[in-house]
Amino acid sequence: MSLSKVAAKAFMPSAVRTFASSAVARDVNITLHPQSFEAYKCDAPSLELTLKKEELVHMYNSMVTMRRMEMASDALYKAKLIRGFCHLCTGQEAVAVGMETALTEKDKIITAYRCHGFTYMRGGSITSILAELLGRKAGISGGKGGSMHMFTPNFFGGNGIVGAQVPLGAGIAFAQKYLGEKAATFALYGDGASNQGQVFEAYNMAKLWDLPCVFVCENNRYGMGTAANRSSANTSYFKRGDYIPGVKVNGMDVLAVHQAVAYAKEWTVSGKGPLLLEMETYRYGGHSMSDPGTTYRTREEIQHMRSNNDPITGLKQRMLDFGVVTEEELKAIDKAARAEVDKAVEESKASPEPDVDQLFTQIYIKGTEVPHIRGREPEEGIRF
Ligand SMILES: Cc1ncc(C[n+]2csc(CCOP(=O)(O)OP(=O)(O)O)c2C)c(N)n1
Ligand SMILES: [Mg+2]
Repeated sequence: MSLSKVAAKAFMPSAVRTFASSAVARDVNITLHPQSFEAYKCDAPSLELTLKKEELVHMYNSMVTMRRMEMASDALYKAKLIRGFCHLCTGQEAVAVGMETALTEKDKIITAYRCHGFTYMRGGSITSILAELLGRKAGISGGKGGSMHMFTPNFFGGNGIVGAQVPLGAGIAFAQKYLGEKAATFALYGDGASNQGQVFEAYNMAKLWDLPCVFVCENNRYGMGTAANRSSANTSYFKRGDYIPGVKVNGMDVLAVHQAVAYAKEWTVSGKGPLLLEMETYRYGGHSMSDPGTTYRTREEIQHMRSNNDPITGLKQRMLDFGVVTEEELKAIDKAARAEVDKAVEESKASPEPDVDQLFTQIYIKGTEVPHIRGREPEEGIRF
């Protein structure tokens, strides 16, 4: 099967996913915590927003499902069924979910290797994501294996050279502007990647051309085993665009992320140029499966984040406080998410390995180049 067909099969618009709750839509007026945002050279997003009960249930369901999916990946890796690199996003669910719920399919997202959650939110099925990790035929990118290759028609994940996806994101935003689309590109990178020179080159061009590019730094406080303050001379990542305004966001609160991303999209699509968002978040696990994640930070720190800042527990409490769901409804969502992921684990394990001819698809073969490329030789250059 060709790569595009595999991707189309694995792609399921998130809008058609059903919610476990059956109750009717009702508007919920929300006031965010006063410290949700800190702004640089722009106004902070409003602390007031209105969401429907269905939207809140969808956010909760998505975060719970995502966490279950990552727990399943963890178990499959430990069972030696997933091999190679595997980077989980457990703890960071609010970023992918808050972003997706504020965007449309016309908007684009590009990120590095910590990409399973974004793939799911952009419409990748759980089976296709797990099958990809297992290197099976049903995998979203054709079962090439490992967490490095994951994309949907509007999402480009799996970039392994940290920061390299940022100029690519600026390029996608350039295309959107060139084509006159009213949409934005969200280029994600980590606190570690933020120090790459190409990030600043992308900032510069995005500002010069006022591209609809939102640079999103997922500050999970570590790049591999290095704490942010040991790698970055300035850890106020939202200010590092200098001439590009920025907002620091509580990335553990899915509602704050949603609000900030809606604000950023409006900002940049209305022609004000790029914007920087810093999502303050935390990864519960190690950098990858080979890192226990406890040699460069204390167990108490991880436990503290889990107990006091968990994005799922936080939203659950707010939904109960709003009176839009009961404990029983939430338990039913948890149960259904577990069953959905368990089923996907079995489906992905049952998928066969890709056909051997996949080894040779989309591989460069000498002699298939375009016949003529202008400007290869000095004498072919443009003369003035
Ligand atoms: C150019 C380059 N340098 C170094 C590496 C090795 N490396 C892989 S991940 C990583 C840390 C990145 O940290 P961060 O950007 O904070 O992302 P996180 O893993 O926290 O999501 C490094 C240094 C790489 N992949 N590419
Ligand atoms: Mg990091």
